[in-house]
Amino acid sequence: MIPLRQEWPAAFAARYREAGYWRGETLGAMLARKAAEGPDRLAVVGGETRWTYADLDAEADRLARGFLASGLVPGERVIVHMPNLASFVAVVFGLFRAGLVPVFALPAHRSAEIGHFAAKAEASAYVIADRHEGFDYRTIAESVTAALPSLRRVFVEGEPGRFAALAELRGKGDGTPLPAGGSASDVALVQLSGGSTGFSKLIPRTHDDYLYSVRQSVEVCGLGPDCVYLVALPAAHNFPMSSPGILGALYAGGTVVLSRSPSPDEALPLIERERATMVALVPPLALVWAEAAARTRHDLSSLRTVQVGGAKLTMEAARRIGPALGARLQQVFGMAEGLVNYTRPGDPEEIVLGTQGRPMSPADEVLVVDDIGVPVADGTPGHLLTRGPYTIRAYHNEPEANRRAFTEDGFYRTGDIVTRRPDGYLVVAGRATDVINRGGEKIAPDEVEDHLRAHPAIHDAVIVGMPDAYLGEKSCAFVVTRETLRAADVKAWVRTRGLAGYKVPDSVVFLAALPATAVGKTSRRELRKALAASLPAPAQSERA
Ligand code: AMP
Ligand code: DBH
Repeated sequence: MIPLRQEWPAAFAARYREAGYWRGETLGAMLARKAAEGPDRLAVVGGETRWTYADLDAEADRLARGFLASGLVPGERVIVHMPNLASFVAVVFGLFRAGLVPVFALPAHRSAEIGHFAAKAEASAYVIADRHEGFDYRTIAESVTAALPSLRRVFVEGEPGRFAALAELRGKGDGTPLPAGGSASDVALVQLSGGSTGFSKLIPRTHDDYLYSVRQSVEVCGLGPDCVYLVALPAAHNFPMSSPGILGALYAGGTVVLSRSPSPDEALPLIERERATMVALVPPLALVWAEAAARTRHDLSSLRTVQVGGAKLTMEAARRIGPALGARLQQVFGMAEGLVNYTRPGDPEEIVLGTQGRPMSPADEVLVVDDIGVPVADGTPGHLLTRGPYTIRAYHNEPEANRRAFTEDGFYRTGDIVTRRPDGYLVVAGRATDVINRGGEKIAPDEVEDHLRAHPAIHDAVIVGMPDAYLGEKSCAFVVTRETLRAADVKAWVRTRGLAGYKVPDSVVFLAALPATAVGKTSRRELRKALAASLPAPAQSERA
């Protein structure tokens, strides 16, 4: 097993410790401390479950002992693939307590992605809930465990089928000792990159760096013990997990409320019932909520802050959100690799509507450079590079990708094109790479193209983003076939390959040949141009 590491050069680490950014506290210890400070405060609400801090702490402890009693060994990796349930929070803290490392998958992921993460992480266990939104996650467990014998354990919340029930684990470890403390410079968890080149890469985050990003987010966003944070996006995503998210709400001594689904039908009644004060959304969802709020009979007056991030929020959309939801808008431009930018609570409207915020930490180093790496003047678009106390220095076990993604002096190349204003705020202009951002869900074209090319009747395929008024971008597959296919056949093929639904091309265009660049590479640029010429203006675009 290749050890998970995340290391900063010694001089940087020393500086981050001296400045008090890294405090040597683990995430498991943080929860224990909060539970000691306010055991009877309400910590987590999800479905029928209502846990105080003492309840959550005890539940995490039971699960930690159960995981170890089942034969898992500290340091091993566990894929966590659960919907927004209270038990998700307990599982995550249970793993921290046991010294096991959660790898955060999203509910939309299917067997192809889970197989890839499990192999890359050399995972030993897989935690799922039986069903969610009509899909049976035990089918993924079947196929992935068959392909990967090293994935020895599957734990299921709900009906376990032939696997082990999470509920059983709870009583199993009585008397099993927990490992002493663990070091805060160890890797605490693994987030997944959006996949700018091919498959997602693993992002190991340490206790020290992740907890600093949470603490600084709490500070910048002004969270206190009265905060009631509603989780509407998938809980495992870096945004609702840490910016300030679930961990921030718990750090502040507040309450985390989990909504099973991001739909306003489910979330708006929860806001009323639990008096939620804060929620994080991606832009397309924020627009759906804004419309629903105009018609709802639910009282949303408790809502103070609506965070929007994950993809570019256009000015027009930004204008609608605050008034419609009766809350303050906060733009959040972040990445699972680290750097998070926020607009601040007191910022003027011009900044909140027109920028994606500024770095949250005084120790975030930001460079905006041209194609050859020379810094550009403020106001000029360029590539965003960053380095700091919570931005990773390397992906796990990806020597080649690491050479591309990091500069020699340790700056992460975000792949984003931004302009920096003289006041330090950033405006995102787009992406330098080919990743398609479908309403916050990132699609790496080459991954899906490979699956298309695996179809016996498909000769070649290229996927590019096309502007979409609602999602920001959708995907269009250009396909060269050997025999006649229908668009529906191509989409169905992608589904049968076990890929997440959002990766199924929204449109399919059949071509006799793909356009090529001067050296014979397929020209995505030409295809984008062709799309732009054939599409109506983005505002009216209605392709499905
Ligand atoms: P991920 O790799 O999935 O962590 O996604 C991070 C990427 O999402 C960033 O590098 C940006 O491209 C994009 N992103 C996140 N927040 C915003 C935002 N507020 N505006 C524009 N793009 C964003
Ligand atoms: O898109 C993201 O990855 C993201 C957006 C907002 C993120 O990781 C974050 C905040 O922490």
